[in-house]
Amino acid sequence: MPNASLVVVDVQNDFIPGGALAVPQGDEVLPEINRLAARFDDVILTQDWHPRGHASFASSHPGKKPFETIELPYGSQVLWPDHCVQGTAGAAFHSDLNVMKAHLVIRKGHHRDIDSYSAFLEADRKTATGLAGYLKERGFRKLYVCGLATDFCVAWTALDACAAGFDTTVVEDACRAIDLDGSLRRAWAEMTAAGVKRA
Ligand code: VGL
Ligand code: ZN
Repeated sequence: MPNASLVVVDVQNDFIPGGALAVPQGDEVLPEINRLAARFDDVILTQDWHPRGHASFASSHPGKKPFETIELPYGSQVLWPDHCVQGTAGAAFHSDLNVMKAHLVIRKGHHRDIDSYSAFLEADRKTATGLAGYLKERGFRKLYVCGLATDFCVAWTALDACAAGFDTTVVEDACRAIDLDGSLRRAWAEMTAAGVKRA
């Protein structure tokens, strides 16, 4: 795939069965992604990378439980179990993920008070990660997105990629979803309406 970049979203131990925020069948993406990555010259990995006490953790809000929603200054935020804490085993890439080809690892969610599902723009919708600039400077116009979870980080990354002008395709077989209260159906509806392609 010349001039196309593969963005592999959050294939980290905490999102794999056994992890703190396990995505059902999340381990099934590993062989799919390794096979897919072999066809690309350029692979980018994203890594959810939260400080302890992060605003997206239910444990940071007394009386709140995981999967409840609260209002933060930038809008509503789903609360999660503590996950992908910087430097922990849960935040590491799964050992079966072939990371040899990755030229860039983009870490996100590292500001204590702002979550970031998207690899491009944080949840305040203002703070940029720098990924769009990197891709543009390197001349990539076409992106394929895969990983975990379809309805959160993959969808937000694909929507922002599209909005930034990239020709964007989500590779469905190489993704798995959390599916919280219909979030998967909503995510696909939003992606389709925005012009994200589905492969
Ligand atoms: C994700 C919830 C919280 C994801 C990250 O990678 O989809 N979901 N943090
Ligand atoms: Zn997170």
